[in-house]
Amino acid sequence: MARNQTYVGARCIVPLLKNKNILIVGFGVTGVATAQFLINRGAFVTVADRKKEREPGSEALLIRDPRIKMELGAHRIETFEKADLIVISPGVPHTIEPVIKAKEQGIPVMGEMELASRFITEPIIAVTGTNGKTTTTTLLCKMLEDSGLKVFVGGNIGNPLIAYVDKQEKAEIVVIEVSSFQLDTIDTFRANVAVLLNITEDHMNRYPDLDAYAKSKARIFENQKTDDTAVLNGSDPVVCSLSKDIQSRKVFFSSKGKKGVTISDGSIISQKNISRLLADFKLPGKHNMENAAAASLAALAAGGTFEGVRSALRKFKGLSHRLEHINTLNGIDFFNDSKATNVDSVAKALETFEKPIVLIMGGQNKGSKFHVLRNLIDKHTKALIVIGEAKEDIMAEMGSIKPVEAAATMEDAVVKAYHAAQPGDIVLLSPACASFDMYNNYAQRGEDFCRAVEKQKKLIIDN
Ligand code: UMA
Repeated sequence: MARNQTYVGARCIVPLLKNKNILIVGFGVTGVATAQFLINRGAFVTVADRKKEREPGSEALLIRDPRIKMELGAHRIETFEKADLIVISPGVPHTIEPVIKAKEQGIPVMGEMELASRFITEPIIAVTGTNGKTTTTTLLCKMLEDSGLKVFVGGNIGNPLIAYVDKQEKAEIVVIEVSSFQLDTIDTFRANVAVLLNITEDHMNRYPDLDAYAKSKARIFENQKTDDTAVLNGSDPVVCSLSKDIQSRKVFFSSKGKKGVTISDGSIISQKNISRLLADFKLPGKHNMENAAAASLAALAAGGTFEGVRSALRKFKGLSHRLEHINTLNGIDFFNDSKATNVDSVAKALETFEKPIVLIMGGQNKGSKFHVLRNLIDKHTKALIVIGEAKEDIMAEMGSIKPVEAAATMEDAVVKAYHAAQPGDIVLLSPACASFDMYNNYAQRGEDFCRAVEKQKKLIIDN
């Protein structure tokens, strides 16, 4: 049988998997879920991970099924070249040498999201953008649920799309948060409604430049048909420049003018009604208003009701680690914005507040240009506390405009920030960096911040 023999399934081309030698690259959450899916279809699975240690969650699967082979440590080109199909996890660049070599041999390579989408017949609503993806995806899901629809939510938000395929209980709509990494490895993936929130510089350690990153994001529209919908941020110049090639119905929202959010096309909802809906949304910041507008348009395009959208907008309190108010100590408000892992999200956080800010920044540098924050830091902050690997870079960039102090740990950073602030000020953790130099993820970093604030509170009470 030919290596990539296929048949036409309900949605599109479904690869034959039974008795095939399939290589999964990366054994994180995605690798584990993909291995489970492939085993259920009778494939022989090899999982390659450049790490030497196994993920704790993978043990149960490995013990249960002897058809899974592990190859830990460096990637071996021979293993890649022997596979009938290679499925790569989002964190694995599609440009690594063994993947390129395998493609040259004619071996099909796809990402987990591409594979999963070929087995899904329900409508797919996909959300991408540099910032606001998780908030918009969550809000959109709640809007559809409040409209009485059964929804699966997954993707970059945390649970891989492939986990949905074998679920007993089927949803009426599949809502996914999609990253550029996932879009790098699509081929036939089609979103019935696709949302592009914004594009600013991020992941510059994976892409050669902003243009390459933006093109990857725009692939969310690649396979849309004329009866699909594209929801686009009309206030974002990069999004606007990419929109020319989109084939589907385009609906723009814009927060540029003084009238709040405006929309370009009344076929989903009238301007008057979108304004009525957004009046019920209480999260701070223009960026949150854009997220709410995008979610509302996508929900309505996907069959949500006006009442369902309105109910979700009214109830939504925001997500953890995103401009989350933690506590007030002696008149100083502490905000956890640990999810701000790029300069643009820090810019949005700074613009949200009018009070003086003591900003805790730093972590693992993703190739960010911190200098773009200079004007906003000058305008909104009174001092900076820097942490992690990027602290010297930030200090070099901001030391001439504001007092900058380095901290060894998060606890040290919170103590220093507290002492640099006065009643009426804000202490904001908004790192502009990844967390991996000090933590497993941004959530762990945010929790450490909250713990340190709690400790500072006890110290104040005890004294
Ligand atoms: N690895 C290799 N070879 C490589 C690179 C990595 O073997 O060349 C291995 C690593 O050693 C590791 C494994 O790959 O063991 C990790 O794979 P992964 O990074 O794809 O991680 P998963 O646990 O599968 O999580 C992925 C997404 N991670 C990334 O995109 C980096 C998760 O997004 C997503 O929630 C999950 O799939 C489910 O879909 C996280 C993320 O940080 C939240 N996303 C980025 C972002 O939001 O900015 C894009």
